[in-house]
Amino acid sequence: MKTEFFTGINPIVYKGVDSTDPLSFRYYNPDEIVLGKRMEDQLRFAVAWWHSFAWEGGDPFGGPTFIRPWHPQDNMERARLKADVAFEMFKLLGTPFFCWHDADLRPDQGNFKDNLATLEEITDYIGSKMSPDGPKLLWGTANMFSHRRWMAGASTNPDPDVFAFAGATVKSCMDATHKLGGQNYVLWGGREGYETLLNTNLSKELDNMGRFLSMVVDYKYKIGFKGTILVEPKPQEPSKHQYDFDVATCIGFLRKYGLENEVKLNIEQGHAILAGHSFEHEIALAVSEGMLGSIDMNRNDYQSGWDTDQFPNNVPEVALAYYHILGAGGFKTGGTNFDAKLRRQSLEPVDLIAAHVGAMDICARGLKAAEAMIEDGGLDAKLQERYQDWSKPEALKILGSDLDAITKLVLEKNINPQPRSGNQEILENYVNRFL
Ligand code: XUL
Ligand code: CO
Repeated sequence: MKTEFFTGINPIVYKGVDSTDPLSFRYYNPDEIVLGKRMEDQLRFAVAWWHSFAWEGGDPFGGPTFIRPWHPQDNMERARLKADVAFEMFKLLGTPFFCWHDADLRPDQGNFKDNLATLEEITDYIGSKMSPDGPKLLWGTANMFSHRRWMAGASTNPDPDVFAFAGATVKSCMDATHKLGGQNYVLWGGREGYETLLNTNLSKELDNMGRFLSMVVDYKYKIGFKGTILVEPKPQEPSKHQYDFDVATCIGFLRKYGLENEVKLNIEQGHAILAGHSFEHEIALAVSEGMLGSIDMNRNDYQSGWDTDQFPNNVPEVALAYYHILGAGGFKTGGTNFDAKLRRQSLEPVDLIAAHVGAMDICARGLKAAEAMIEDGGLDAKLQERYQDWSKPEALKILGSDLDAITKLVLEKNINPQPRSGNQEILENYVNRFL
């Protein structure tokens, strides 16, 4: 059904870098070829249902500020209206993908049976709005953190009934994702962690979480879902400590439970910062371990220390993120999901459009800078030069020997290494040339 929500806003088009039209793209040019692929196919933008349509503008100190025609989200008629508006926004922006939690799509009726029926109903409705050349589902996921039943965890809950409820919930969301041709399935464990160690059995909770993820992987094969299962690292918030702390922790967890070849990572900018890392670090580490799946693009407020989920606005950070993604050959099933929300004073429909326009442009700028750096090859050349000695026979001999033999070698050859410059500032200046 056609809605009135975006009345007066025209489809956003690429007008080039000199454009002063705030509702135009200055950098995002979907058909432009970037490293052999259309820009749209490199970036694979997705809109997040939860921030753009379900979130009502509350914060820890205040309630809703957005009063949308589909609020309060307590019946199916409004759920359909929300979906209609969503598809109108995808069309205006030309975003090729979207993502959802079950709870973003349908009202919560407080029990599994009714929630299952309405999830099936609304995802059928969404399916009827999709077409082969229209927006696709990048990933679906289950919201197992908002309702009070999840307060002590989903798969890590001390109550086996909650584990079972979580299993049934994830099955329903995987089924819906599969039905809509989703390209990935995400698990983010906002409550998979603890508030206090005084009441927490760490090994039990971690084992149950590993068992749960194995069941998810088994179910993927059972239904023939071809997408990628992704876990999303975050160190805390809402839990004091979350088990999927960061990329390194997730990789260790997956290896412990034998899931490292089955599950990849969905890496979020703001979560990286919360973990005391940079986005670049988390992506580069995942790439180096062959674990990069997809990204949640946003930014935090660096002063507040919260996961503020703002739209990206920092070209240097974004450029280095895409430098590593492109260096790994680009996204396979993953993409760039805007896990980002408006500030709660940005009330107008045009704010929602402008936020995405700016974010898409920032990403396009970053992507083009990354392409230019890769084509120029300066960073790669420096890397090759810095590690070149490791391909020499003497170095391979060192790696293949033991500490006794190495000591003998150092003594015999009087090895006395001379430090070499890392040239960091030269490299930083080099990167700045492309930004
Ligand atoms: C929360 C967050 C989630 C996940 C999906 O910080 O990032 O929106 O991306 O559950
Ligand atoms: Co996220």
